[in-house]
Amino acid sequence: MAAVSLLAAPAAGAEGDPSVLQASNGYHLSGDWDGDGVDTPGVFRPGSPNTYYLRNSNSSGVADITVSFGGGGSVFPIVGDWDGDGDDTIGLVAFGSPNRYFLRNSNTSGVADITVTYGSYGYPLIGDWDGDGDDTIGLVAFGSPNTYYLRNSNTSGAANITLNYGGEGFPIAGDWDADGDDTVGLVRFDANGVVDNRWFLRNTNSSGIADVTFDYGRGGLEVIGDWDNTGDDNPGLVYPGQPNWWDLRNSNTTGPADTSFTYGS
Ligand SMILES: [Ca+2]
Ligand SMILES: [Ca+2]
Ligand SMILES: [Ca+2]
Ligand SMILES: [Ca+2]
Repeated sequence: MAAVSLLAAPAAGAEGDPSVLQASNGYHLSGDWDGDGVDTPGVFRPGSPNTYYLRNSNSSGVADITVSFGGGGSVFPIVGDWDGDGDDTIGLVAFGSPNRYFLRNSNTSGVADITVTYGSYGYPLIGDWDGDGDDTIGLVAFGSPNTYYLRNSNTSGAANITLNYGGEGFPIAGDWDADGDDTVGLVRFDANGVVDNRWFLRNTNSSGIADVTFDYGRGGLEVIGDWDNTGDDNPGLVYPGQPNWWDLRNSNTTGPADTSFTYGS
């Protein structure tokens, strides 16, 4: 099942500066923490140690799982089903030349199960690019167009897939068409907050134009997930606050949020 971790969004051209990847109130995650098929929210707080607060339902409440993992330095949280066993678990990227990825296969405190070097800086993107069940690493280099570098194993090496897609906006990935593979996308926010967000989804990991385009929400920070366990990944928005407000939509179409709740702060 798809598990994608995007998150607070940098401005185009902000790659290489992890500080701009952090939302003002922390990082917002989504994933299937308990492997039941439903993606649900999480919040990451950097520190020594870093702490992940994971919730197993799309409803207001407290964390079901609190995990410490790593600490210190400039790191960016990622989540995914690294071992293909059905649950999404925690990870970190430490940016550099090369980037270092630290992946853990359970949502428990401990050391990394997998350590990988991959690429240099860029914008981390996670997905099951080849539809074989495991989520693997990727990076986006911002430009006109953006270039996506996707790898099909959580090992060091060159990209298995390189493609150009979109320009201004924030890269996303998900299984938009519920066929088993996660593919690329982009969401564009209106800096002035007067126009709805526009989502551009592509159903193959190849260069080209969007297969699906729709408007959803206004402003916020993007999260992606299969909120209702129907097999496809759909958009969500987090509005940081005390507490954060989450608006989730169950289809890749224009319309209001299907599920709304507060979680984290
Ligand atoms: Ca779940
Ligand atoms: Ca897993
Ligand atoms: Ca895979
Ligand atoms: Ca797909």
